[in-house]
Amino acid sequence: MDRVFSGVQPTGNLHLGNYLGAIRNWVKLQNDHDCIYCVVDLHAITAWQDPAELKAHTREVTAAFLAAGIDPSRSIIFNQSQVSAHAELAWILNCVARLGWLNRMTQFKEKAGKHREKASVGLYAYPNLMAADILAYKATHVPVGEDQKQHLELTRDIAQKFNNDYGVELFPMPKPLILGTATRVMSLRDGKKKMSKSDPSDMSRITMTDDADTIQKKLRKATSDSELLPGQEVLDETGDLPEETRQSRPEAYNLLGIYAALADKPLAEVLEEFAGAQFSLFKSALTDLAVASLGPMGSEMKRLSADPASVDAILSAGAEKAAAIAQPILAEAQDAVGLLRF
Ligand code: AQP
Repeated sequence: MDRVFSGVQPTGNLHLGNYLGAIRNWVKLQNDHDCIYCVVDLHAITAWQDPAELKAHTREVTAAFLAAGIDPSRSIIFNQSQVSAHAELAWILNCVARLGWLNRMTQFKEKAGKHREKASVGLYAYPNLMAADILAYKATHVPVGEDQKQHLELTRDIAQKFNNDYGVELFPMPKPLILGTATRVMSLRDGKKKMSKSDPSDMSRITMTDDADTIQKKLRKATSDSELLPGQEVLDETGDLPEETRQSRPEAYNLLGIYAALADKPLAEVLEEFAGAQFSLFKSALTDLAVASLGPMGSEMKRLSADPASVDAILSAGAEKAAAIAQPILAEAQDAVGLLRF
């Protein structure tokens, strides 16, 4: 069976983008894939994290996986730092990846910004650790958002170079899985910016634990425009929304896209339903839908947060299962490189 690996950083403020763009799709993959879902705490510390909050956020992401329907009896759920093969393989891959390759990574440029010299070495080498995460399980498929596509291409380059350099066929070339309609949920305040955990404004995102009143307030205040909502005429002949059209009303199309994703309907159907409607009417329908979809999940996350021992037990059992797969693959890599093992 195809093996899927993916992860979420425990950096707090888990939001609707993380849910619609990632976690929700992972639930469906469990039906026909061997799935490994990781809380990537080693990635999180590439930027400063408060230690107590990091622990809480690790449990929060785990609770979100469980509340969304990832089943620990079918999929492996664990936190990255508990399987040492990730860090060990990452070091080997640090010695395979080329500086020039990492210099091209746009996410580092965006995250380090003007303070490049002050960024951690970990932030720079982040894509090599991501390659280790995937290759330590010989994962064949990686569900990624648009933003992670470049890192996955780098993983393929590293896998290929490792295989060539050492004359082995150890690592398969992992393929991206870009799933669902909400591959890029945008900020509620600025339709040109991705909804993100690190946005300083909490009004920019709906978090997975927001209650009904908060969801209503955030959607009511979400940036919109004064025009009526468009209908299906904005779609091209293949039923897609042309990028130019999206950019002409980014906030409107973002909210329509969120509605379509939450309702699990094609955008065309949503456009037909709300063609010519006032924004206020649409926002109220979107609020009802968001509360109905996120409410039960948020409650379950809160219930799990009150029981950290049960969350820890799931992570610990998952780490054991993950290590059982990753250790022999790490050993193969060490052998190929010529590291003496006892
Ligand atoms: N806005 C988004 N729309 C769709 N998918 C998204 N993802 C993140 N933001 C959106 C997807 O969520 C998964 C987990 O992301 P992550 O925690 O590893 O890091 P990220 O991509 O850096 O997420 P954030 O929320 O934007 O965090 P910050 O602000 O810390 O950078 C990934 O599959 C991602 O594609």
